[in-house]
Amino acid sequence: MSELKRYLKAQQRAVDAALRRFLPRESARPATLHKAMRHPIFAGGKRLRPILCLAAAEAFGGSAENAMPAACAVEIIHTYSLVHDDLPCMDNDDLRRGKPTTHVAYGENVAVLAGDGLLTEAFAIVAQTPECRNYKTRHYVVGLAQSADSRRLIGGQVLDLEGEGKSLTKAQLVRIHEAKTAALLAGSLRLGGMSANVSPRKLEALTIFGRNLGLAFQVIDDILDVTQSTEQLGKTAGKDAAVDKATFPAIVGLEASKKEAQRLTDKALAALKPFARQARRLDEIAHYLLDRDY
Ligand code: GRG
Repeated sequence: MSELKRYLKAQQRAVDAALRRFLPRESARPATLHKAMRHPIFAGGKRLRPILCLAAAEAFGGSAENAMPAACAVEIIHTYSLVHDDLPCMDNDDLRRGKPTTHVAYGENVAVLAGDGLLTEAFAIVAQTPECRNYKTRHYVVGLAQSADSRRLIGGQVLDLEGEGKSLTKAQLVRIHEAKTAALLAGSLRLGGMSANVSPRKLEALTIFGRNLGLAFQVIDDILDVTQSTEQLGKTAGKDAAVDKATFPAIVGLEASKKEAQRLTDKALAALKPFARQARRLDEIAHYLLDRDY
């Protein structure tokens, strides 16, 4: 196993242990709800967003310990969005992270409420990030909200729903991806950087890195939906074409999509160039994501 893979595994384990501590126990009343909240969180998942948050903190002299509440909060927001995205009234999917989706396991009503519970917990958890000279609790809370609000994650989902069955331009698709995917990735990096008390210049570099990495990540997600199996992905493959969703491969073709992912990754890396030595780990993660197959 490569050094990077060992690092990613160790970070995943650390995030999982922290999530276990931060989230209400399964036995907390009402137990059904708390089981349903833990079900999608511990079904698996690459933990990409928390890993980026921790790596951003460590790159700029911060600690994983201080960044961990923010890291867990972004993973919890991401997971709530998956729970709601899989509902029958949205994408209607029965498999996520290789396990039955939350509404399949617990019923639709409890799945909606489990998503609500996760969303609410995320804000209580991010507020536990230690304050530093430049960033106070309100900055972390607003930072999280601004990654997932009605202009970003939720608005992107609405644009996505409205785009089904329509032929979108590349620019319209990029706008959806920016809101639905890239904003939370950029927010994860920003929160990690903030926990390390970074300067405005470094925060801006992390934001540009995150936005372009997020766009590249979504283009690759679209490619994998076409090229990989359900088993490999742990979620239903070929779903985008089945619901006639605008995707990069559908608009520009598979080969041009691969080139676009490379171009966006290069653009992301260029933002970190002035901090290349410190940001070596972020650079490695960006290359790893470009080559991923699930
Ligand atoms: C319902 C408010 C609301 C938003 C839904 C996240 C989302 C928006 C929809 C899920 C479908 C999708 C393709 C989202 C784009 C982001 C993305 C690629 C999610 C999958 O992220 P991974 O690959 O998943 O990091 P794991 O399971 O590894 O965490």
